[in-house]
Amino acid sequence: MATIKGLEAPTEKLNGEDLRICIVHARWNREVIDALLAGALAKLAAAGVKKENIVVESVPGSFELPMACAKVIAGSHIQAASSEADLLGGLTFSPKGPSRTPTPAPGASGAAGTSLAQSGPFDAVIAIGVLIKGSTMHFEYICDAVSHSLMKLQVDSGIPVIFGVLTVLTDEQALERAGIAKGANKGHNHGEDWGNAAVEMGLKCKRWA
Ligand code: DLZ
Repeated sequence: MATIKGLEAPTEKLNGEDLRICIVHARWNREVIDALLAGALAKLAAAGVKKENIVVESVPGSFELPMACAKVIAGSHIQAASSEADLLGGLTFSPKGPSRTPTPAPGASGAAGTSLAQSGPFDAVIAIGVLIKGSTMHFEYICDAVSHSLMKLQVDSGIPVIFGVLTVLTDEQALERAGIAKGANKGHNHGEDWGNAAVEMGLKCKRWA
């Protein structure tokens, strides 16, 4: 297995307690998505981002990520999730392993029917998707469109958009980068790096404003 490099620790202590963060994730390649989402959420929590200030939204595939991220950046009406299960996109953990609660109704926030008072601009958005190369040019077109659109969105909006899109050649590469590879070496969960990057960029962009 090739070495998987992760993000080094920041040079300063990052306190995310005043940040509002939105995670938008695709649902293609769900096992990998769930691990990446859990990794990002764990690092947001570790940095002090409050549960009520995190919103999780889902879209069908990675191609939908730029539009959805643009909408959540433009909108101030989105309500935050209010339970751990909501934050894990319906995933709950028990000694028997992960299980899933019913998927939220279309249009609902990541919080399935839950509500919370907090609203306002997001300090950072994390776009999570998993693109795995197939036998056609589909992969190349989506990777190119999504990466350019997310970059344009963050530069145009001034809100950091963390590029949480794995663009991999094989299933194994995706599993390694979500820390759930088969075998002794599980790899590294890049979702953790994206959570940390969202906190760092959210704080720095506030400071640079
Ligand atoms: C159609 C498609 C394919 C073949 N592969 C993936 C993938 O590996 N990862 C992903 O996130 N989405 C994939 N999609 C779905 C597209 O992103 C998109 O949802 C549809 O083309 C509808 O616009």
